[in-house]
Amino acid sequence: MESFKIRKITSLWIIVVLTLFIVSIVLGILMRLNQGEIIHQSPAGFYVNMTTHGLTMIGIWFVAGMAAVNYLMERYVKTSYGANLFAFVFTVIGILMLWTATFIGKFHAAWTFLYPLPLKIMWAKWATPLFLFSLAVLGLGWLVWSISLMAKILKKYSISQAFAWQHFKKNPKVETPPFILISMITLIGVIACLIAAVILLVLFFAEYFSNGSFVNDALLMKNLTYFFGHTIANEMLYLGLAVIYELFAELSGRPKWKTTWYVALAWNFTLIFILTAFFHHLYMDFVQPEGLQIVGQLASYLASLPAAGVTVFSIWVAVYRTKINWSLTNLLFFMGVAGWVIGGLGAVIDATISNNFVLHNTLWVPAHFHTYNAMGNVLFSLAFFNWFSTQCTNQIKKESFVKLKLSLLLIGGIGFLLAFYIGGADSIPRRYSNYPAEFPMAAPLAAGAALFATFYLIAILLFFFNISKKCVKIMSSPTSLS
Ligand code: HEM
Ligand SMILES: [Cu+2]
Repeated sequence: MESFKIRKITSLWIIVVLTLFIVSIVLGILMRLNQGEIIHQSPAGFYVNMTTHGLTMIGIWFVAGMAAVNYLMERYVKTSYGANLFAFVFTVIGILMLWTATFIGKFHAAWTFLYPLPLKIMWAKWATPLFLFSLAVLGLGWLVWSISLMAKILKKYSISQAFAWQHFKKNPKVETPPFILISMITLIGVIACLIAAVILLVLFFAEYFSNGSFVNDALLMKNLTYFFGHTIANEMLYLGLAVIYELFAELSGRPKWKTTWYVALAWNFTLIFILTAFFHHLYMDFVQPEGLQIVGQLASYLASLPAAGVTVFSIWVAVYRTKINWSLTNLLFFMGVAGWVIGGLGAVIDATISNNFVLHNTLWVPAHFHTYNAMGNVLFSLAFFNWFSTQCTNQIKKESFVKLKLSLLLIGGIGFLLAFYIGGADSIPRRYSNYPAEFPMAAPLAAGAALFATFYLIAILLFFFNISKKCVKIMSSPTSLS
């Protein structure tokens, strides 16, 4: 009975995420078509699409990772169905409020809604408070969910076990599964950044409702914004990694990965540095204390390298010179790790202060974060969706269009990303609805990117039909069968 409930809600998450994903990709293609001068939107229309695309994408891939982690965590601890459902309802309501604020109210201050933009009202007056409330609703749902999952971990594992500290000694008595360790590390970061978001929203509201008598400190607001934005965007990748650590070896017919001292050390390091890497978003802010800029650069390296090193090493050991049972699921995991690492390298290049002088706010930025999202984290989640839906409907070994789906995904994804990278290397700025004549390459690149993104979209549609069909079956199966 209980396991049916978690299967049903997980199916529901998957269908909603994939549906919102398709809409968001279409918005992305419309942006590229507009930048490519194939279609002509008003600037406000472009920025409405950009804001909706960015926030929806961040939101859905965060909840996709959470839903997967919640499902798999049932293998170790009993999780709260109520918290999962609560987060689902709040996510749906939050997204509807957000889309009302953007599509109808024309709110368009980008996904980072950097202070003071939301208060410089260039749209329906009600759209600003509705936008801020929509984020509050989303944040509340996710905060409750994250705290609940962490509390369930801590019910079974002590704090030091949850961090796998006993693995620093020889022959530990209790083993902390890598999945639990990574989930714990990630949930702490998620909770920290959601609390920062609450503070940020309160400060926005205070100024909005004070009618000019209270004015915020712009530097504080920017620090809070990126503590929230950078951290959530990174933590959602780690949710995907937790899933890989749990499933990759199992699905490849290899012994399950264990926590060793270096795995424990790498992830403990990641926890510390992930929370200070966000300073790299403020390199151009001369009023930011210089010490924090240095912390930002160091932490950017230290937050990414240990986790990436250990993960790549584990995958390498798992696949090198051994017979692997390759399936769509572990192929997606494998390709996703490659995308994650390549995008991560692009990020580290940009987070190096001397390079940031050149690359700051060029297309290099969407280049690297689309690499580890569209070709990294999305593939992690697709792998989970595919595994979950097949395993729950007992439709093993009936994988259709595997080669076609993967080729479209790869060719479409790489072509779409290359246009961003070439544009970034050519100093073309990001977030321009129309490119000035000084950048003759920008529009053709954008038009080409739209074409490749359409291949990617077709692959996702194929995934959507296949996976959601199975998810509908899971949801309509009678609960009494267990
Ligand atoms: C094929 C799929 C996708 C397409 C065609 C697409 C397209 C775009 C485009 C054209 C932009 C604006 C770039 C600019 O600054 O000029 C953008 C921004 C963005 N995209 Fe995507 N994207 C895709 C997938 C994703 C995914 C999977 C994520 C997941 C996190 C994502 C998150 C974002 C974010 C956060 C922004 C920044 C919005 C802002 O600047 O406020 N996108 N995307
Ligand atoms: Cu960042």
